[in-house]
Amino acid sequence: MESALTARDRVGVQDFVLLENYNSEAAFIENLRRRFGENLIYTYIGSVLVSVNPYKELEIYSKQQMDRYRGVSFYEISPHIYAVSDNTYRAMRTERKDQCILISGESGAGKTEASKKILLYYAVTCPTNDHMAALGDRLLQSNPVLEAFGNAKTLRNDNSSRFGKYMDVQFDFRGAPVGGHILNYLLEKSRVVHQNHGERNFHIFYQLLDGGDDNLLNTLDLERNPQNYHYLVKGNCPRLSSVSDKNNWKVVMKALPIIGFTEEEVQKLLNIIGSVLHLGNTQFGEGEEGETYITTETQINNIAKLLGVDGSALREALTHKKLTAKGEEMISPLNFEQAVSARDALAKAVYGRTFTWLVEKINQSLALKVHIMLWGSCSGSSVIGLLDIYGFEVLQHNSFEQFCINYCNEKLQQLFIELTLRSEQEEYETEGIAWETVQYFDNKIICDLIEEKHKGIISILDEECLRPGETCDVSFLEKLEDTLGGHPHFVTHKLANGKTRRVMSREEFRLLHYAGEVNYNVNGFLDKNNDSLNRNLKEVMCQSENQILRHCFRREEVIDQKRSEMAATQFKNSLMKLMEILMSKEPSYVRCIKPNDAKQPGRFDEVLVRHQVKYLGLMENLRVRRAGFAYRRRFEAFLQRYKPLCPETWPNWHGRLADGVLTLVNHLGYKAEEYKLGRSKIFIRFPKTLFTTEDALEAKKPDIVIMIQSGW
Ligand code: AD9
Ligand code: MG
Repeated sequence: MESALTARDRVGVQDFVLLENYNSEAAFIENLRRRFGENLIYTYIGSVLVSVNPYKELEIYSKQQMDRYRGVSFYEISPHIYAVSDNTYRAMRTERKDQCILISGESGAGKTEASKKILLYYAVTCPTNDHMAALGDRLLQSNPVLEAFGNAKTLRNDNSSRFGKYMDVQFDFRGAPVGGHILNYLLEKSRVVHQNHGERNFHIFYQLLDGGDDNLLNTLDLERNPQNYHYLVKGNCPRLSSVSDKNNWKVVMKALPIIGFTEEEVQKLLNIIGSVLHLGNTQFGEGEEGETYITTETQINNIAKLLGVDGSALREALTHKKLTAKGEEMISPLNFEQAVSARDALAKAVYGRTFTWLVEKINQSLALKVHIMLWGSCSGSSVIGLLDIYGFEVLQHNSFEQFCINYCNEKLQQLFIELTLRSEQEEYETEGIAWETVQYFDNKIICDLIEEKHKGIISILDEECLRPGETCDVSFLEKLEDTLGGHPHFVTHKLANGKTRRVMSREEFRLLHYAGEVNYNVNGFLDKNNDSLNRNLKEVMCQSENQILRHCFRREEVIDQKRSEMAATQFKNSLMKLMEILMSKEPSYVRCIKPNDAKQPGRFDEVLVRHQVKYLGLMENLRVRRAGFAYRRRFEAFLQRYKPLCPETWPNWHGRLADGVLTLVNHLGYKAEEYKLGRSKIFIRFPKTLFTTEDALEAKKPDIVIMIQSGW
């Protein structure tokens, strides 16, 4: 039989808090590597689950596995996403407190897969409410639909989510799922009109062309070959070996009616998707006097037909702009570049708003209302929120999108520190143990640098977008330098002594994030933040006969000339709301790691993993968790496991639990500095103490069997 010690050498420890040298990054990574080599992709840091993407199907997600984890305490069984799902669910039921599971990690690390496994766990294991039997179905079916419209192939992930997602699952007083609600964040709209080499547009376009029947394609005036559409050829990657667009099309078309989309709505939705492809093929020419005209009449007619708008108004709006100066309306022609960008802006707006409509529609289908009607109220219901949001991103070229994504990660880190420290502190307090101060880096300074009113980067960006006169990305950078130069987390090419930092371009600023340095190129920042559509295009769209578009483009928007919030500010405000939601809940964490860039099973690239351990703040996490005590367990669990090691506690201890534990540890020879007894838990300072006890238990196992057999 393999001894406990050699097993630990081979498969590592299942909880990082048991690492001897918890300050060593190398030991941390070695533990991950060993476990990954044994297909043990899950490891805990206390109650945080670290997951390494196996890039292969493991036999660990069956119904039997789900049953193994039901009702079982966290530490009694190997780490698993089901253990997190189950413990969260039980905490919600027993403590009557809303919960949330925050999933983070870089692109391709397995966040979306993790969130789907959690949902599936609830759909399969929770009791069902007779009146809401189909809800689990609808919850699950919303995934392929959202993925078709919001996911795309990127270099890092063949099914990359290009939006952030927070989903609430609501449970009734019996613990049956009865409702759901999704909040979506910052869809990467620029992908609709442009993709980098080797990447694709959103899946739905290819699914439609590959899977739609001839009749449907005829109605939409589309050809089957994606190469014929400008918006689909930029990345030169029409097909994917890992994904069947045709099959996924079938899945999506089956899911839509289950979620509650009518046939008419589906048709209107596909009309919009088709019209975006026609928009991409709309070309412009330049007349002798510099005027711009449309050279592809058929496309315009197709778009007008599909979107239910007036063709000549659309033509006019794509080539002219309406301005109001001194109360008078003026029409001015667009030059070639302006017309191209108006066309692309329309495609992005139509797609982006349709996506938002889609989420709203799914929310209506998942809403609690049926339940409230039947039961009168939803009192006693509780919520588990799932956050599947983009992780910290550092690309070769970082733009506005990375800036927003990394800002979001700063906020989540701040929340994590606050909540972890708070819960540690609370646990010490309830257990009556003196609090020991923890050293950690507070990233508030970086959050302020980005979001502070008037002085923060977002405010400066907004101001520059609104400032009349000539503003451009470079003038924005100059403004940043003027206001923020000298800030310890902000760097540009300018040095304090007036000299130039050669390694940085004049178009970049660098932020020293908690997770590392990132250079952002300011090109496109103003445009992306402005995210505006010419007024006459809005006018055309809000007169559309397509009910989805009429919902997306409201008349008030045209009449009310007040500027709506800019993109970064909108994002900032939605993040603030998200933080409030999360703060009101009890959090659990899943930290996902991508083992290699080749998307291959069995490969563990240490350099890549080290980066992520750093970006995810895992060492800091471990430090906070290990600051006082490596291990803590409820008295009854501790006694139950180790009672065979002491004649006075075996086979049963009949006195107070705390006395039993004390008797046991005295017998084991624990020294005073090695442990503390709280009100309901024992806290053990060093892993070594626990290991010695574990080894003693292992060595005693044959005796225990004999003791039990002889009825001792
Ligand atoms: V992104 O930020 O949306 O680009 P995610 O969501 O972190 O990213 P995703 O969950 O989509 O990554 O996982 C990427 C791919 O890894 C999946 O398509 C699977 O092929 C693979 N994967 C991830 N987790 C698992 C798993 N537990 N078992 C098997 C997995 N394969
Ligand atoms: Mg994802």
